[in-house]
Amino acid sequence: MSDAVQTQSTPNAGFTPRVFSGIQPSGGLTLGNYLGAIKRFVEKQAEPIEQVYCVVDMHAITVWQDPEALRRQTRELTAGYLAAGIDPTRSILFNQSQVKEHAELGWIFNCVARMGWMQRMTQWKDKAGKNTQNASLGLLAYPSLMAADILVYHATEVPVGEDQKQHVELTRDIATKFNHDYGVDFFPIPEPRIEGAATRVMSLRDGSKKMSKSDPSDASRINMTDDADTIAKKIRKAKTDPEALPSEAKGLEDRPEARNLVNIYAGLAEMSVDQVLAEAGGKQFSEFKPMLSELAVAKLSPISNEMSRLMQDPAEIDRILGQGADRAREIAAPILTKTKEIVGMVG
Ligand code: AQP
Repeated sequence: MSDAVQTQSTPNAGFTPRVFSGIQPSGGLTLGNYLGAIKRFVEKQAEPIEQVYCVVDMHAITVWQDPEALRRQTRELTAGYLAAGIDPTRSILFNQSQVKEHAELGWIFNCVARMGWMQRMTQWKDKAGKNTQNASLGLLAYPSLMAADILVYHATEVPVGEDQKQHVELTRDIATKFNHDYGVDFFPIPEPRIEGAATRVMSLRDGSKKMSKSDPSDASRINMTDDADTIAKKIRKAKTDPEALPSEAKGLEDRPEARNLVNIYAGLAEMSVDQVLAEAGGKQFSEFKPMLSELAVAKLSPISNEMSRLMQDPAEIDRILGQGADRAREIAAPILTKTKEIVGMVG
């Protein structure tokens, strides 16, 4: 075992390995959520380790959501998890607001985390923009609730896209400070897992911006529910440069839009960027874009068809979420009880 592996694993020796990750139902699922998160959760499911996947509806309301839309998006995201291959009999799948332990631990962590830590978060700065006085208090506190989401399960691994790395690092800081302040070794120090060719899928309209559910421009993203024609049209219109594709990854360094399309191809085809460029190097975008559209439609259509089928039976989706919440609570409740005892709350 290398030194690096030893230093990573030492803090969590004694904790049962467990995976936690979540996705906000703040809009429809995007290709970014799929490649950066869900696809990797499905791959992870093959490993013999307990896995907890969450629809984080309490995070979604940090920005106002229409209640009917929130209900629909919660079910649609659940359908996305299931259609992509999350098996609710193996993994625990539920929506956050059904397990009140998240909110309770979130409050305790609000009292551990420091204002300065929250104000430094890139996502807070991006989402609150210049008008911080008008942003919700929840938007500022959101990373400490995310820490509670992870730590209420004593999760040791958190598979996420690149954009969430900073929040997992903050979770580590909160766990470390809690353990230090109370003189315990109670919370594990979870590891972010950011893996694969497409950990940061960028907007199709601007290679410097992340592909996001809440981007006002629908043309900036591929939604998991887009049909084949829409996917092809969005890829055809995606911003690129006039050069042909290089034959090595180094040639993409100053070409963010070209790099993004190659990364997407690599993520969908489960190839490395070098393998993609070995095949596509020298091709113009007029040739590469149709290849990418064909691949995207082949990979995404079965998922979107299955999502539509599942969405016809919302009661079944609710049943799955309810069962998952019961299983989640079994893990979370004793961890919260012990946390309250450590803090000095009388039970
Ligand atoms: N563009 C992306 N590339 C790779 N991974 C991504 N993720 C999100 N966008 C990309 C990963 O998806 C998981 C769920 O993210 P989230 O929905 O909880 O929040 P987010 O990161 O803020 O995603 P969005 O789509 O940008 O939502 P809005 O617009 O509501 O803020 C995470 O693992 C994330 O890394």
